[in-house]
Amino acid sequence: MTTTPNHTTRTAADSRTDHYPTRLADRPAVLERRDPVVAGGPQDGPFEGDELEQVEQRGYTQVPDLFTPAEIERMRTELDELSRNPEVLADERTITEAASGKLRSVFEVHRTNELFRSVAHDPRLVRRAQQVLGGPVTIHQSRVNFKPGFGGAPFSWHSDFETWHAEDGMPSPRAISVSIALTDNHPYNGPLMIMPGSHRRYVSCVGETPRDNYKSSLVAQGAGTPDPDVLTRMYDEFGIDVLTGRAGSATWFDSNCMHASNGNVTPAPRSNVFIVFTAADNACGEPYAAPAPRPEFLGAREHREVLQAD
Ligand SMILES: O=C(O)CCC(=O)C(=O)O
Repeated sequence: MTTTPNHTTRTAADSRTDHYPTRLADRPAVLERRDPVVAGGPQDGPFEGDELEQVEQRGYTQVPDLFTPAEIERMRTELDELSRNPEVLADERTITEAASGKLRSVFEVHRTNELFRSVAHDPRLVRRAQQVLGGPVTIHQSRVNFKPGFGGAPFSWHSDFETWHAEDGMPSPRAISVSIALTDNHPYNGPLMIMPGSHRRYVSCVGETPRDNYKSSLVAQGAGTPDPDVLTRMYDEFGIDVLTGRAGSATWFDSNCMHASNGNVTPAPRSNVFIVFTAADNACGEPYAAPAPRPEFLGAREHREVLQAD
């Protein structure tokens, strides 16, 4: 089902060779990934060999109880305050659900909030990110996704890298996200779902990116949504893993994993904080398939501090 591109696409914006063309053709295509998934080994950091092997093969690994109950309680208290702060609610980095007006996401928490800044710089995270990416890392994005009980909305299937490439100008998928569970993620309250192995394929999507696409896509994705036939074939090939875990556990997943999550109709809220690490030399340039780069809070280009693990 995959093809290797027999041509390279050059964008008008710059002359870089685009190994991951998307939103340019009128048909979807599935391309082979060109870049490594795991660049380091067990000797390079806290991940054990079998955890790195899971990231390589399945695109993700989970570390139960990476943060203590006391640490999680502090984060939840902070989140509670953020979610009631009128300035935060009025900020463009705060996204609310179209139908219910409920809080969906708050972006760039690693720059706006001291506690989440320290979480993003925590050596338990930075060392693992450096280990997978094989060297110095920076933060591309951070966000808290709320999924309140009785109405938290779904996230449709997508690869984060496809968006970061098309709209932020990230050259390669050498980036990894960590999702820290701030509440228990049950099978029934809308946990992350991943097609294991999908990170080795790149789904080139159809449809030009509209100007300011992010304003609607953060609530419900349009451009960058894979074709249902492609998703069905990937499902047949890879299946779906449901990533549950206790509050405090961390799910690490490659930037090109095909992932989604269901809505939450249960009384049990689900909130996770995501930090996206990218290889320091994978700096974003002009977007590959969008009229203009997205704002800094969605894809860092100015604030690209190389992180120290200690
Ligand atoms: O929070 C979730 O369940 C899904 C997150 C996601 O896919 C995203 O924020 O891109």
